Amino acid sequence: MNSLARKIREGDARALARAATGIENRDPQALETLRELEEFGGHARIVGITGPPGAGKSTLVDALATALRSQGKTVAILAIDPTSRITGGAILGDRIRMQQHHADPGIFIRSMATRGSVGGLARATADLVRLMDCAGKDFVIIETVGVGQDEVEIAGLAQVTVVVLVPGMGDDVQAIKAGIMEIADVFAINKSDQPGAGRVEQELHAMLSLTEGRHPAIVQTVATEGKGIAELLEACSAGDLAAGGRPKKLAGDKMAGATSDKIAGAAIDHLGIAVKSLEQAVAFYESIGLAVGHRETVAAEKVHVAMLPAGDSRIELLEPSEADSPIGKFLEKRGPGLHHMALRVPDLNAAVERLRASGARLLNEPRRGTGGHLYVFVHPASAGGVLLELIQESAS
Ligand SMILES: Nc1nc2c(ncn2[C@@H]2O[C@H](COP(=O)(O)OP(=O)(O)O)[C@@H](O)[C@H]2O)c(=O)[nH]1
Ligand SMILES: [Mg+2]
Repeated sequence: MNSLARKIREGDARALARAATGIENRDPQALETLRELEEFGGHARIVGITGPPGAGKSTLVDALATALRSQGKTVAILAIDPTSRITGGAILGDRIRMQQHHADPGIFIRSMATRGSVGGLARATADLVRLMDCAGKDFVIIETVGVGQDEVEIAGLAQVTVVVLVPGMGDDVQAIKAGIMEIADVFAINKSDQPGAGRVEQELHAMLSLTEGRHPAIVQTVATEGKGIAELLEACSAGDLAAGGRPKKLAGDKMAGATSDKIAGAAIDHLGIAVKSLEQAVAFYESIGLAVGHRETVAAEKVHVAMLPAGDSRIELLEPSEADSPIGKFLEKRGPGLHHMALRVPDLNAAVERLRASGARLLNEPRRGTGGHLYVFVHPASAGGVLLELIQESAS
């Protein structure tokens, strides 16, 4: 075991913080440390807390951590705010609030905002969760803002997901994104010191009565006063979630699934589909339950792009911004359809070397994309008739 890994196992908080930073930066040495620690994982209870901004998620996490510490349990808190690049400051607020725990080596706290792609954030988060598990933390709590598919993806790392609602949402409970509702194992109706908590609970019951099988727990809380925290913790700790109809997930399984693609070998990063109308295509995929995680226009390629996460990979819809563009020409020649398949590989240069040796037709030298990733295209003639893109996540 390397010395960093050993220190982490000995409970050295600074070593853990250093490894966590390395993992956020995709530092190969930190990823190696994680591999060395692998055998110790699989014991943590991983709880996801999600809900709209201002619902009191951070206050709840803080109260849960305090309760766990009083039971002698160790805790890691990962606060992830994909919206902070828009709203600013939210994370700083959390940091200040969490300072009461800073002297306590039994609590590890890390706040993260998105830098670049949310897909990258989801992967870094998966590895951080795993690091905390392997470091021996009893509980790993992931706080995310529940606004879209990306957060659903991050929440997917958790064994138990708490969706935080507040009174005053009124009829909006019905309107809450279906995807968010479906991931809930527990509903926390926070701010139940304010009028309307009972109504939210009734609406939840009404809504859940229409769905088959699953009956997530519903807990009313007042995070600022510590009310309902013991009940919430009990709901999160329930050893057997099968009572709610949902099979119990194991930390080990989850972790392996979340990171093995990057460590062990290739995985489908995305499928690129050329379409005439992004709006129509997005509407179709939304109708089957996907959601747009990211949109952009790539001027250099003259293309509008919408990315829709699907499991560990994504669907990339491509609409030409001008007829005279690679996608425009593709549409003209072949019509709408699968344009390319992108595989994520652990070592792009090694893959390129092997492809060259086998005589495959590469369409470009490995290049760096806007997200810092390396990519190369392989001609369909070499790849079974499909244009193939190989991608390596940024290593530096
Ligand atoms: N009245 C009341 N206010 C709360 C409660 N929980 C949190 N708050 C307040 O709601 C605001 C937002 O809380 P925060 O934890 O930052 O929400 P987050 O954005 O979901 O993390 C803060 O001012 C909290 O003090 C509660 O149970 N009752
Ligand atoms: Mg917060």
